Amino acid sequence: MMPNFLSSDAIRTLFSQAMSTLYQQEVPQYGTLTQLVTAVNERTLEANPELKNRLSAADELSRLSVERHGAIRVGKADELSTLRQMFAVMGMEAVGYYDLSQAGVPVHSTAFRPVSDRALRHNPFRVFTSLLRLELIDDAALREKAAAILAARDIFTPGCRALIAKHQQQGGLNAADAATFVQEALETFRWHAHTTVDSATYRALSQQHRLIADVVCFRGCHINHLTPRTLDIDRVQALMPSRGIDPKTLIEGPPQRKVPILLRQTSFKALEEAVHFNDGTPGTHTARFGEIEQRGAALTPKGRELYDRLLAEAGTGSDNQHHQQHLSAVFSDFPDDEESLREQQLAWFRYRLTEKGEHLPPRAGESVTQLLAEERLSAEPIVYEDFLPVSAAGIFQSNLGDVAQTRSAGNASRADFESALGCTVQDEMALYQQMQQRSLERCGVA
Ligand code: OOG
Ligand code: NI
Repeated sequence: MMPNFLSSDAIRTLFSQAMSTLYQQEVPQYGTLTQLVTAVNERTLEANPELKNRLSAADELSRLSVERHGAIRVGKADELSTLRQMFAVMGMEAVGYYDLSQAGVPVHSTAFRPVSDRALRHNPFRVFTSLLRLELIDDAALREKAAAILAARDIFTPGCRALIAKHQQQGGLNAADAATFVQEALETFRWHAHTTVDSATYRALSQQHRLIADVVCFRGCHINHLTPRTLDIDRVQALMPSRGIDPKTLIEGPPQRKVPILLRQTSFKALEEAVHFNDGTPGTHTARFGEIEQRGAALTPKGRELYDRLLAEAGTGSDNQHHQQHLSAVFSDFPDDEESLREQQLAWFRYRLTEKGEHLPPRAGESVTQLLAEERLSAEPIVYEDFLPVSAAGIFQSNLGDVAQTRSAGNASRADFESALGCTVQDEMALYQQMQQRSLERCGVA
């Protein structure tokens, strides 16, 4: 008998909705930002019927309103590997390795996200997940103290652990178990205003790096932001102050283009929140913020190389308007029409048969270029589902205050990360390539 399991897509949607509700209660500015994004998206679609048609044809319109990512930070291997198992219940797998130590942030990260076309269409909810690298604390006594504090905590409820195990044994969860699982999982990401440490310990860890205090001093790994997807990031950034939101200075990522690529992001600065240390003294902690993102085409390794080169060439700025103008000038070397992006193999594409193509299906020997020219095949860029390390470092910095805290000792340590995670991370480029390839096969073009 087939048990009546809820799909992992449905559980992911329940979870992302529950997270969004929780975070709106905890950080009301996130709710305000979400409303602003929704309003701007609606206006953008109204003003641009062509964009609306394109998104609708690509099956992207339905996912727009549910689309968001979150971010969390954990302190030890067991936490990361249990998260992997928790996210597996929701059909989310570890994709990509991000080394942020080069940018002065003592963590390395992955993104838990759905990987199949179908699951991404349903709900692409992703969680950028960072593991603290305690080995980058240079004070040995403090490093050991942090490790001991982390060793003593369990950020998962017994109920959550039990339902993860049940899912693994049965291969799924029924609706009632899934609902309980979502509630139990939520506990891990809730904010706790009471720290697990005294004020002196907090201060010592914070002086090493504010992120270290953020990861080590609390009972859970509070969600530190949730990010809705906007269709016009420049407009939302410009409107934020009118809603009482103080945005970070620069929009991270590529400039505005006719064909958006990768990911553009901006955030509001983290809030200073009241906390109570366990010695009874009051204090404040700054970690939680809000972010928005605009997603564009996933780039091939060749396209990504070009992006990285131009981004490095452009450098950073202290004024967004100038920075964006400068970026646009530098990025004039990056082709900005779909045809060139496809012909020069800079971006990944998803192919479909047009109505004409359904009637006159591809025959052996006919090339993609020919089929496109005859309008029997159409191609649309595949959306980038991942993150960008330079942008992520900028987002981290925006909630670490204005004092740059550099820590350049780190080297990428993917093997350590994967051993903590309990599996290897998937290669995002291979996933995009498979998507493109499968779409061609579905069209009967091998
Ligand atoms: C994660 C920062 C990175 C993004 O969207 O690039 C990030 C964090 O602050 O924990 O969320
Ligand atoms: Ni983010």
